[in-house]
Amino acid sequence: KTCNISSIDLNTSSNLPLCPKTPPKLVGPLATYSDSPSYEELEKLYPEVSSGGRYKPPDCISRHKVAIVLPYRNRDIHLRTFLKNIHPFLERQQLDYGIYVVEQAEGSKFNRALLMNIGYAEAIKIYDYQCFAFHDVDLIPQDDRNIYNCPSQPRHLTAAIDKYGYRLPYNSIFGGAVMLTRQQFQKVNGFSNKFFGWGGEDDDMWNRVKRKGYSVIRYPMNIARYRMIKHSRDKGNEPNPQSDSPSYEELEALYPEVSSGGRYKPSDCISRHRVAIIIPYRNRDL
Ligand code: UDH
Repeated sequence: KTCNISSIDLNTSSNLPLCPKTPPKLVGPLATYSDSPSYEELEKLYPEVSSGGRYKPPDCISRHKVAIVLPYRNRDIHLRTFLKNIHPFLERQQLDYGIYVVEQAEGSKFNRALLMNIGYAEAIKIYDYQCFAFHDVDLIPQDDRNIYNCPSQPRHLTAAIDKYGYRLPYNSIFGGAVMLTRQQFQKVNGFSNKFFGWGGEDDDMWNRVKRKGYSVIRYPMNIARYRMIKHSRDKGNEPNPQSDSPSYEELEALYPEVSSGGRYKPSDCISRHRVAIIIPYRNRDL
């Protein structure tokens, strides 16, 4: 029987060896690019990447089939900077990967989580991806030992971001970029679709992951380093009231023991310390 040409994967490299467990060409800390080449320039820069942002190592069979899912609207410059950085980074990690930009139309509040769910659903129709990086477009990895492979437990990738002094702003943070296997993502039933506007969906995902008995893992802080491309809050992505930034009225109701002016002292003993917390502030609703 003659083979049907369309059923033959011309890229099948079954004679190739499996890629080594530790990719041999990693360089560690990276000097990142800040420019935003045009898409034509990007194609010329990275001819090894095929249409659809797909790549697999030419000389070995990758151990990981990875979809990078980017929630996106109106961040063209960021996207081009991201692509310039991310291709050489992922190629050195010898991943079999594809990049999925999921763009929301104008006219409605941004829903990052919903876009990531869509990216997942579409990516698995296209290829047998096993791991998924849900990734903000403005976060540029600064060390290629931060390998985007399938994690044993859901992985928070962006642990150390320059904007936060390369420290975790809070321990249960699960925003920026996270990595889950297909099985983990299915088990937690993806992200919630209900978060319109900025914030909340990432904390909800942390809860989903925990509720299913997973622990969250991170690479060491000297490896999980990212540069955030500077930007202001986008139109159509105003803070989501469902996210955990309660109104001042709610804060008053939550902490009735705090008196006006944010003052507090213990009610049952005399404190040993009089402390003023001073916050430099403009335009960052507290
Ligand atoms: N995005 C767009 N267009 C928009 C809004 C958001 O493309 O109009 C995408 C983009 O991928 C962006 C991501 O959604 O990188 C997140 O939005 P953001 O950049 O405004 O978020 P922010 O920089 O994220 O504030 C901070 C990192 C994690 C903090 C988590 C706190 N819970």
